[in-house]
Amino acid sequence: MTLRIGLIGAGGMGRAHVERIENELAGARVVAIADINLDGAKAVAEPLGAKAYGSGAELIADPDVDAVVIATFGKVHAPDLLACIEAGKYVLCEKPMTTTAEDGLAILEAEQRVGKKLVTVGFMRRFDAGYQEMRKALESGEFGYATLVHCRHRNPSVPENYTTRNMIDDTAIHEIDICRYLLGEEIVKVRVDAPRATSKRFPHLQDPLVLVATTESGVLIDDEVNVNIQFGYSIECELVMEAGTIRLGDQEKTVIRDGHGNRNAICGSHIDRFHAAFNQEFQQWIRAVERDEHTGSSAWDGYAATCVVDAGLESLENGGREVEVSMIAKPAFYA
Ligand code: ISE
Repeated sequence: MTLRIGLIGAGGMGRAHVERIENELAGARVVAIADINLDGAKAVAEPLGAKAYGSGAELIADPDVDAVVIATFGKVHAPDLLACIEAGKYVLCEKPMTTTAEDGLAILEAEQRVGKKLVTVGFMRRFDAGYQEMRKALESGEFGYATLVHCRHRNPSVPENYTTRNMIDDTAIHEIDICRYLLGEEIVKVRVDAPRATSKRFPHLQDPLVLVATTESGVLIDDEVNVNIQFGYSIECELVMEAGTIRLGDQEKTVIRDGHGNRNAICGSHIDRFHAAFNQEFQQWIRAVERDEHTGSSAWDGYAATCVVDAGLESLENGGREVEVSMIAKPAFYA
């Protein structure tokens, strides 16, 4: 069977997903593209012989679309997610699932109403081999329990329309999710510190930031979010346990040797650094949808991450005061 995918959002991330589905993965093809810029949708759709729509709603309603990928901005995800759930179609949605906890709750309620987990949130780091090994090391029990996680999230630069809010809801949200995944528990308290700002930023931006979070069992997470570091895309993570530490490997790139010495080539973007993880995520999702099964992070994970983001934003607005994360108790449906 070939899964017929409709993709909403013909921007850079959407086009990268089309490329992987069409040229790198098995079992699916892209049959429709939607974008509020209809010409943009047509430009991606035509070479594929796919249909083009000016709205997500039309694409979701198309009976030739079996499953949906959403690659638009977080703040417009909710109506399309709800339409997918109502239509009974599996959907892989880029992070953040929603930008408000209220919208997140509506997604949880809709899935429980139809009685089926249909939403997968695109937290692709869960499919990265390095993070998976870190989780296995902790689960093995060999090194004891976790006490600390040190994270660094560095982007070369960001465009002018990227806001200080995005430092948390678009960038640090990856560490929020991956730490929940690694540790298998919720984050309960957050504080965001704002050190001296880099001169390399647009003036409206507070960059870098450090997010400090505490989990239910008291594990302390520190996350340096630094989005104008200039030199490359660099993600680091070290999990500290009682009797050992495990750190993400270097970025699997080549070593350059020249008159300046030896150095590792460095990734330029998340699409590059997490290429294999994105492919794994999509391939597993395609296979799972064929079997009528849910895979990857759930709507609960999307909701929980947004609740932590909200606490982080509140802390930032209040000079770094520690804020307790407020979220509903996890419904048994998501256990
Ligand atoms: C972007 O949306 C991502 O998801 C990247 O992984 C992250 O590094 C970047 O900061 C975000 O803007």
